[in-house]
Amino acid sequence: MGSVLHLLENARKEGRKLLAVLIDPDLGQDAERLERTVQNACMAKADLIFVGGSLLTSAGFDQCVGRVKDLSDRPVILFPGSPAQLSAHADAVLFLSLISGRSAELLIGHHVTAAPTVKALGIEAIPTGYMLVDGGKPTTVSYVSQTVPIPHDKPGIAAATALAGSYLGLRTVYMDTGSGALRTVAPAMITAVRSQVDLPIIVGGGISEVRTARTLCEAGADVLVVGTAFEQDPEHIFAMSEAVHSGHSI
Ligand code: 1GP
Repeated sequence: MGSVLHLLENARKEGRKLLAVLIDPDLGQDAERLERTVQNACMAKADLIFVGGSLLTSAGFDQCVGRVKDLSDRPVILFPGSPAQLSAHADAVLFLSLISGRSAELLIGHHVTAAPTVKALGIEAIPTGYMLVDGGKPTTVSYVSQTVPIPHDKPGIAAATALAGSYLGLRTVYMDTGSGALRTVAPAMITAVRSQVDLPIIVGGGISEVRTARTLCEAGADVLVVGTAFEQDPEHIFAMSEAVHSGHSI
């Protein structure tokens, strides 16, 4: 087993909650801000750094990942919006299958395109069931993927989807309302998924308040992913990291 998946599974077993700082690769255009965000993530002892986005609007993805890796002593994990978002500088890639959607391309097609490159680059692939959940407004990921998110108040659909994903052999579940969503995934939905699968549960989208972070961890999330709130204020990483890590005994 690869070391990043091992880290996720161990943390899950030990009840340690993890914080992932999501870096939009377009941030590579702003060297100073990128540096500050990564440095804060390391100083605040955030556990993971994710790099990726549904839509890149600038070139230089590989350089951005390389810069993040140079600046960071944390594992750097790709959260790719497309097979083009791969880089040898990363430690691992979330090998995402969009199991809430019914697009063959996003369930298996892009994976066929990406797999030989992942192997050639030698990065760890983490089989991840990605579930898009309605977060109160259309997000870039819902628009770009052209898929219908799981309704926010239907925990049973999310639980059945995650269970199917686990039967298919996926090793983590990522529930996301999308970047900048108005609402996070509902705690009741996380709890429903938790009751069905014993996989590490990653939750992202719209998380900005430390109190919300605690609630989502208490509901059963193992990894919280925060992007927009840290883009707006990189200093917020410290308070968020403390909130997530103070949940270890939950
Ligand atoms: C989006 O889960 C991530 O895919 C993070 O969302 O930018 O809203 O924190 P935010």
